[in-house]
Amino acid sequence: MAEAQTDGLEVLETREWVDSLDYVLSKGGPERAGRLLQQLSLHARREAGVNLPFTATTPYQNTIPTAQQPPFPGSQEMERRIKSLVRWNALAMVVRANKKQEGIGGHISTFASSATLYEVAFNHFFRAQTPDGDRDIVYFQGHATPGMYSRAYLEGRFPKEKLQNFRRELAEGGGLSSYPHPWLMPDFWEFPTVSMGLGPLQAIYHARFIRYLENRGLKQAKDGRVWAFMGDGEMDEPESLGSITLASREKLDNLIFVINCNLQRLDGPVRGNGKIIQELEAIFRGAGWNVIKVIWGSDWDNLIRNDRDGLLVRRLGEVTDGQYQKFFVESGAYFRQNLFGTDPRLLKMVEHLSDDQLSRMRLGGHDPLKVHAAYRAAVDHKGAPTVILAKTIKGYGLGEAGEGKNITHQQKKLNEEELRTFRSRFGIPIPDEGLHDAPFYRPPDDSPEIQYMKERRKSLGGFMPQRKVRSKPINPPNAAHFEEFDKGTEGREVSTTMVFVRLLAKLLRDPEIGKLIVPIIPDEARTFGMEALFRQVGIYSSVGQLYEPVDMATLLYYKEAKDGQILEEGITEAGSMSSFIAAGTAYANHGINTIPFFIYYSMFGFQRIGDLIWAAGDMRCRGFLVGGTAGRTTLAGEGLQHQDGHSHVLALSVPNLRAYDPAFAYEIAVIIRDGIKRMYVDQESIFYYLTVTNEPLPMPAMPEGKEVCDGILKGMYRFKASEKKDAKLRAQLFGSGTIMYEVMKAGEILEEKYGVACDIWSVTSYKELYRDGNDCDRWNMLHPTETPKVPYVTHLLKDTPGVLVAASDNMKVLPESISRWMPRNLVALGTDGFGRSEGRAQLRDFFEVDAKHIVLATLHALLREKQIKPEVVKQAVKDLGINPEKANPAIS
Ligand SMILES: Cc1ncc(C[n+]2csc(CCOP(=O)(O)OP(=O)(O)O)c2C)c(N)n1
Ligand SMILES: [Mg+2]
Repeated sequence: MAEAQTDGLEVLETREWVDSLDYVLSKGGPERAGRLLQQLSLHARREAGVNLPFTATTPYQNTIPTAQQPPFPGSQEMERRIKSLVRWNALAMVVRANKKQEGIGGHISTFASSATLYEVAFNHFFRAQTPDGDRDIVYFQGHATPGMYSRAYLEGRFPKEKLQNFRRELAEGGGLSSYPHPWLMPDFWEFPTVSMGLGPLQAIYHARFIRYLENRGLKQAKDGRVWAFMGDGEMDEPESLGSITLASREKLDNLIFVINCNLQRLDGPVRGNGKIIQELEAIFRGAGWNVIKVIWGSDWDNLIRNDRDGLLVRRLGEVTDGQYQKFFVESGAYFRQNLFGTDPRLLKMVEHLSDDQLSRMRLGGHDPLKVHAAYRAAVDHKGAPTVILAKTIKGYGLGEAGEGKNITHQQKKLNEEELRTFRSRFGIPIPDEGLHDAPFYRPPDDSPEIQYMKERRKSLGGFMPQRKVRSKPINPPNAAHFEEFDKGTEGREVSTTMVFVRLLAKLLRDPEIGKLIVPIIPDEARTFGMEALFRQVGIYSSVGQLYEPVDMATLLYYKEAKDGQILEEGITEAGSMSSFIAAGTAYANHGINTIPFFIYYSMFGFQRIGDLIWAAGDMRCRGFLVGGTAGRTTLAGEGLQHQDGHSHVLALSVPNLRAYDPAFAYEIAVIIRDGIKRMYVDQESIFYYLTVTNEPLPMPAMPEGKEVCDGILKGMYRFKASEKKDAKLRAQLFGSGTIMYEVMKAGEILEEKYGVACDIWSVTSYKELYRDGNDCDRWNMLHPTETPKVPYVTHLLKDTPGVLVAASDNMKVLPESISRWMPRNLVALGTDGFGRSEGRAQLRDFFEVDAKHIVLATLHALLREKQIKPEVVKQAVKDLGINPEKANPAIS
């Protein structure tokens, strides 16, 4: 009895306080009320030590109260009809594709849950062009493509045939790619997002790069926004959340994340035993984002308004996501009993609603009014990025065919009954008898729906998505920048990294292209000897430099500036690569020919962020990836987690990437000069990977002959022909990177001690040679009666005598990949195996790529050709000081 009384008193007391607060709210507005609450909390803490429990979350309700919802600017009814048409054709596209070809795949449920999120944005927010000439950038969720294709079809951008060929791009007339791939649909898609996590990460760096362009005066219009749509399951990818503090630190209010919280991923619930919306709210709030939760639809407005004691919202906050999923697939009676049945007061709140009404209570993410309000608030928000957490149902509208069920992600077939239900639910005018093969449906051009859609897009600057190259080609850069390197260093020892940095510094000073260069470094500038650039061009900082740098008095002080040119990303290769992509695709996205140079530890490139490099290829990204401190034996001391001898093997996999392992200064100059020309003058969709090393070596002058330049680019040229024209024993030695110097040394030993005349070849790119050889083979196979094409390697080695020996600081498989186009067997030396913490000489001995092992390999090859005797080789093993019983580096 006493308990009940206290309870009753408390209720009364609470009500009084709430009434008072309501009064303050009505008189002074939310800001005044907020201040008052803060004062109260301060007071309670000071006077009585009341410690309010820390909470990173807000109650489980919409962030924007109904009273603050702006009026909907369009025709809700018309937009509902349009959305239904988009839904239908998206579904039909997937169902038809799977009828035609079992197992071709496709996703219905992702878009079914996010249709409202997209439609409101398409009709009111996504601006293909802003009034000041800027544009919005949109990262569409990869699995939602059917919705985008369906809309484009209704807009009249695709004929029906294209939709028929969804996921059948090789069909006659072409088709539509499964997911967003600019490589496959270069006029449509801009961002490949389907490798989950890469979209959110890139969106953040893109939004920041836009600010960089603006702060550096390269981009005038400033009104564009970056929108990124993603799944709630996708947020488990470390890339999704890994850089969110960059966005808040940089105050990127041009960035909006929309997370479709359908509570499910592929196998089942995202957080069956928890609440993904609350979890994400805490994370984003903690990171300083503006968080807008869109949980309940308008159907819930009255219930929540009348929930004066917060009983309902508390109950809504208790239920787990797994349980919500069950509520959504169950009947209204079940919903009533299990959600509201825990308290008679809750049951009373819904007694005026029938079971049927209860089961149809819409969620926030399916309600255009709520979604519109959230978008409006997001675009108006200043000083921080916004994330919208929208609660939806996966497979919304599919009913028995999958709505809210665990299997729904994979659902791609509907039987006739299910099609009929869907058709009726969304009012698509297709008669029962026509439903069998899920026909597409598009009202005539002059129908109100099509007119409305088109008018909306027109007022927002045009159709989206749409990819366009917005820049003009640049003029070729001044030849003098590059030609300096032709003469070599006249005996002075420099590393190829130093050569590269010197060239970069010159390019940065160029009056035409200098400003377009974007050096990107993940905290390794000093390792690469690039600190001189700090002072020369400054490090980008959106706020300038708010402190006096500790090394201010030195010449090369750490200079941060608002118009700084270097992107010092900190220790994030993934973030740096995202900046690289933003800069390397600005020629299309923003009409600005920025030329990124991303310089990093080569070990932490392909194997760490290979997926982003692959995405860059898909996006037709331009620029130079520069793998520093490369070479398994050239990077001394660092051991097996640093020493890279396989990035060039991984680079083989990216089709439009040109990969080079240069040995000499002039090779670097020739490659970069040609790269800028091909990418920015000729506008080719390629990008570059260059390894540079930190071993100081004397750089030779470029040999005479037109074929040298050509060879450098094609992957190989003869650096030096032997002067011993009459020698009987002969060898062709191939070297790359720093190991080229071991090859040259081996050549001298072989000539002097063993009477073997050696021609020395520089192989700058096994990848290019491999590509060319395959290309020729393929052509020859397809054209058996025509004069066969001759692979470049075959052509070069046509009349060369002797054994063939290649050595590089990479795995043996690289030279071996081209051996079949050589006139005789190739012996390949390389650095297969785990590295060691050791000095260069020891490492090269260990991996058997030093001069003595090259000599031995050459002699052994001559033995195999029966040109010398085994005893000669045995003696050589001894003379060279090689231990024949040493461990095999490949497996030790
Ligand atoms: C990196 C990566 N891993 C796995 C997948 C395979 N996959 C595709 S969709 C999906 C579930 C997506 O769930 P969610 O992000 O919640 O999106 P929803 O479809 O629910 O909107 C998975 C695991 C992928 N596309 N990318
Ligand atoms: Mg999901």
